[in-house]
Amino acid sequence: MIVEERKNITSSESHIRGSLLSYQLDTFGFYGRTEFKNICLEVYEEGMIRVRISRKEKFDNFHYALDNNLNQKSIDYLEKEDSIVISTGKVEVSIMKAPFRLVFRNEKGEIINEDDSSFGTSWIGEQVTTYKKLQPDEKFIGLGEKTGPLNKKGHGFQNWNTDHFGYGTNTDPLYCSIPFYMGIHNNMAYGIYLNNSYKTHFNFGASNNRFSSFSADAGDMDYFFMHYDSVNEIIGAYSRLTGKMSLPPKWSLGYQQCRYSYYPEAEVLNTAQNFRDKEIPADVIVLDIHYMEKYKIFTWDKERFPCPETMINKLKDLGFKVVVMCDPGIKVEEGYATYEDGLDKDVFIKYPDGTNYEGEVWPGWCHFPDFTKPETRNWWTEQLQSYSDLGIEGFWNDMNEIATWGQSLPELIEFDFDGAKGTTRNARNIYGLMMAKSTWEGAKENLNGKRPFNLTRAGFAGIQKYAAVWTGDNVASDEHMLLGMRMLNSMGLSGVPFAGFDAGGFIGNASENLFARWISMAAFTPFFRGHSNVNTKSSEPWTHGEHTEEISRNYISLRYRLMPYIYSAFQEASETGTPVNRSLAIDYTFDDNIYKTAYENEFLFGGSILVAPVSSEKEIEKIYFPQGEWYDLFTDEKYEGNNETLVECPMEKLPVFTKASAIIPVQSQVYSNQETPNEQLEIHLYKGEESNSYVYYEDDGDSYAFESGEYYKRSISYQPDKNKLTFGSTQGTFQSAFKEVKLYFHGFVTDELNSLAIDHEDYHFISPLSNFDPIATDLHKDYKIKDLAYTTFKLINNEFSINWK
Ligand code: NBV
Repeated sequence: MIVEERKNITSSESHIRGSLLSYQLDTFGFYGRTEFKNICLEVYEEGMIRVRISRKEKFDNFHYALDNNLNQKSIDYLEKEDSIVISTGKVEVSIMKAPFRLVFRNEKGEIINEDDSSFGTSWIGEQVTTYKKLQPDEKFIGLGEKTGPLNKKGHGFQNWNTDHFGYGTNTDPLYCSIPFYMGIHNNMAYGIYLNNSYKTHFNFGASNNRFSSFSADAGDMDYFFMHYDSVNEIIGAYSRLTGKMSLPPKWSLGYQQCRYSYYPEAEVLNTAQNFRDKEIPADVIVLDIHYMEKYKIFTWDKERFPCPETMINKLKDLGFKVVVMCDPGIKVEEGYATYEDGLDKDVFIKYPDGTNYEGEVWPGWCHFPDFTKPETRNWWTEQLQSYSDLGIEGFWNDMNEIATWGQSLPELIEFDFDGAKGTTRNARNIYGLMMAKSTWEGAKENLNGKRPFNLTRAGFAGIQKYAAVWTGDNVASDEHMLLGMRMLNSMGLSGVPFAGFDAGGFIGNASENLFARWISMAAFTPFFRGHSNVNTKSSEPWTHGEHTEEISRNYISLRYRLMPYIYSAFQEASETGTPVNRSLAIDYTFDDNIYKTAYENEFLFGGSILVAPVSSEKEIEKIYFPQGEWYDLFTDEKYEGNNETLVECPMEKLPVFTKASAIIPVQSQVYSNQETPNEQLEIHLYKGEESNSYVYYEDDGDSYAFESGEYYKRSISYQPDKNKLTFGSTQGTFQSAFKEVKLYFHGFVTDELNSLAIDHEDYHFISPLSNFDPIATDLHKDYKIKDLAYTTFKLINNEFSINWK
């Protein structure tokens, strides 16, 4: 009946009509009808409301991106003459009756977000769009892997996973779709996640000054509205909604060396050995497609790699793990075991007449696994076993947009959708997600308690649960390097803490300076990998001349010294969703300066380190210091916040700063994350005026024992008003690798620290306070910090404090 009525409505009429004809309310939600829409509003958290609007009787149930543990909350409502008001404690939604529109308000009654009064949610053909009134000075951030500026106001984007070799700095769409963004205005922020996997469109006031909008080419309007007090809390809510990153193995946070492709075996081993000989830390050698026999996944080229197991063991002895390329295309070839078994078990995507689809890619004509089918996921786990049997713990999912020659996967292809059935139209955007899920779950099962590392190119909302994401085939240019920084920061804003780019640029050859700059910057990104295309200069730190090698060594080494800080940041991300790379829009949301083109790439790496990406052509650059005080990481020179300042940045020195009051743990130099550092942990305390509480985290680095309490966690709090640093008592049953602490005091003067004491009985310093002699912390071999004092003491598990004055 509803369908019948719709037939008579023209698209322009549909905008005007649509008043609430009937509705029902119960403790779990609001269900209403207009002449041709079904509406449902449900509350999941006090700051999270789901809105579903459909022209069908039954709502779609797209759930691949959502966390399994979502629970609805009961609602409070008030029925008024012109509206129904649902209050969650944090948000108040007015459901206007005539016409049906939604208005979201905060606790103070201020409008956070409202439907365009004429358009609301409406259709053009099959395409459904929700129009939102543009608020004064509204800014838009997020949407994951997107080119363009940090503030996306005035721009439009599409989500349609696409392999775009050598994409430009404005190309859209790319490999990965995350239909989640945040709007910021009037000291408020909100988030919207559009839960629809068809091709989607976002307009943030592009070519219009009236609305922002989000559309899907088909399916229901299904979105989650989120409002909390800060951008970080909204990211947290989005992460609870779509799932959090699983804590990665520590080795995967080290430097990964990749090349398209390393072969034969001798080249792989030489590369690994070179890292050790040159004392450049690294954890991984990545094997790209040439390890396979004629690009056939789950095979090895016997000439190039006669005995992979022996090679992998030799690499293991050198402290290296191996990550292997996994392409989804399965070559149609009789006798190829994976193909034959796949046919047998009926695991491939199909045309509507039941024949398996064939598309052409590296190996030739291929079938493609239907990862939306449970049987296929089981089959994939079995296939992956051959890698785990060889000792491989790292997997790299490529070409999973799906990329095929011609780039136009026919729309009629069918996908199982766990029985719900779909076509390319709603499956393309989630193919990468489902492949990554299958690889991750399969590897996890096969690895018997070890944490797999999983990397993917394509993805969708929720991808963080299964894989790290890298930004595909970038270009060796300054613009691309800076764009890449923005994209990684944007991934962090969009729930993906583990993201990276090809350091040095995949396509083309980086100049010595560009490579040096890129690797310095990449040392401060979550996923740290050098990679380059076939027939280009390789991206090992020593291929761009001696000076660049030296710079690369310094920054890679620094990354390893900072590993306790980095690992703690990853743990925090896995628990809360707070990203490792934090766009300044997270902590300084309402400071207009951070959105300026000159400063939009700056970010915090973890909670306390400010990184200012600069092009390789600059030796001096204007940097914006947000509110507070900042110390140069290498010299301790101090900068006032809320200031634009010219800072020298010769090739050897990336502008990196620490926030006043920061607490930064640093370990001795190791050359791989599998090496144990010495027993002394450095803790760097930076004098400041604000209190700071830092959470330090440690565990075995590669098992899941932490899930049953085998971790070591403690808060370290600095209270400047009390001249006190407190180590909270330890939580968890893991024994720290560190037995003592060397505490560095940055920015203090001698007199202040004269009466240094520990407030714990029978506990004393191993070494008294040093005499403020200029000493080096060795964070950067070319720079020495002056006026730095330190003291050392034994670590105990109970709470204790260090006091001064
Ligand atoms: O497997 C080869 C490459 C890989 O090196 C790159 O990182 C991927 O993004 N792969 C794409 C396939 C084709 C590249 C031209």
